[in-house]
Amino acid sequence: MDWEKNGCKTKEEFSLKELIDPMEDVLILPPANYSGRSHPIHQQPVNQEVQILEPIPYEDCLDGFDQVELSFQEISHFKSQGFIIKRGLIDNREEFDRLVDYYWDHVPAYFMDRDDSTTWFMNPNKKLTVEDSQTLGRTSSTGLKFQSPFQFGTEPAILALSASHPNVQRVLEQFIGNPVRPTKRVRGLYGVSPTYDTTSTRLSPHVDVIPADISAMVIVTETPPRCGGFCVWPGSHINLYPFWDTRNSTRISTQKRLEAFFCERDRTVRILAPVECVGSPGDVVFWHPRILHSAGKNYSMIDGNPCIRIVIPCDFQKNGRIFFDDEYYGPGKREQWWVDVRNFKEDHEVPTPENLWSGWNI
Ligand SMILES: O=C(O)CCC(=O)C(=O)O
Ligand SMILES: [Fe+2]
Repeated sequence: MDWEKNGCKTKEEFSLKELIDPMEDVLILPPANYSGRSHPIHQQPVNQEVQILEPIPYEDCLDGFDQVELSFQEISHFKSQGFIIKRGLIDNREEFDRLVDYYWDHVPAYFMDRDDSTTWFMNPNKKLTVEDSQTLGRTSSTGLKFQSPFQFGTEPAILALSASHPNVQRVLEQFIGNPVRPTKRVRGLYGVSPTYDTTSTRLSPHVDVIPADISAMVIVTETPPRCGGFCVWPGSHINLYPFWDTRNSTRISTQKRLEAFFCERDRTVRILAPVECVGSPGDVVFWHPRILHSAGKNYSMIDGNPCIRIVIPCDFQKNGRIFFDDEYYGPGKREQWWVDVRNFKEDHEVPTPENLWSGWNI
């Protein structure tokens, strides 16, 4: 379905009042059996007719990219583009190598063999057994993600090498101010397998349903261009921010706002090329939680140097608030338990272009 032909308004045509006035809109009732994937924003992927543009590998051009302190250029890039990359922020190659060994030590032999790259592809029939999926994590069309309630994503050594690392915490402090809520877990170890198919596989641009103030991807494996690097649509955080119920909410509760969100998302994908966050172990991508993003496509096999890409996704927020689990969409013990951040009572402001950075330290 083509939105424009079907009379879908662009964001500019929706007045802000229309978007935020619940009196003029129809409420969407949350589902009774939400499973972390049935949020209204996941029910309509990007229109098949929209051509997704080729990702452009990120090139460092900002002052301070190899420093712990944020430069003015980085702050202004983060505000306008929604992300920055800090190179070598976690300087511990040996531990990253050990982490890659740990990943492979837990891959079941029937699923992939580290020494045989012809076993690394995904296909729709390639699944974990029910038992393994309960203890290890899950598969998607892109790869194997290790995440579990009490192991993958909670290991003290993994937290020390990612979310809780002092340099990561120092960057967070500069962005959102103190106190940063101590991390209990990261989402897990997210793998992207190589693919042979350059035509039918598409990126999957989406926005996460998370109340984070800021998120990060810690790069674990060497990730040159075309090797599955995390992709972002630069600047999309600004346009996609106002559709949510409140600034950090996990809800878009009205039909009009949901439709406007889909329109804006598809318009963004149509006109903007994503940026691919290439990098090395210990580089960290900081990103605004409302940014449109996707796991990258891994063409390393076609290019003759097969690799599995691994990142550690982390979510952060300021502490000292009254936190709660959204009963329908989480994150919480029941829904999206792999996400560390929580909704909070103080989050009652309607998101507008004026309050995008209020409460931030930048
Ligand atoms: O693996 C990636 O690069 C992205 C993962 C992601 O977007 C997600 O899990 O929400
Ligand atoms: Fe995501």
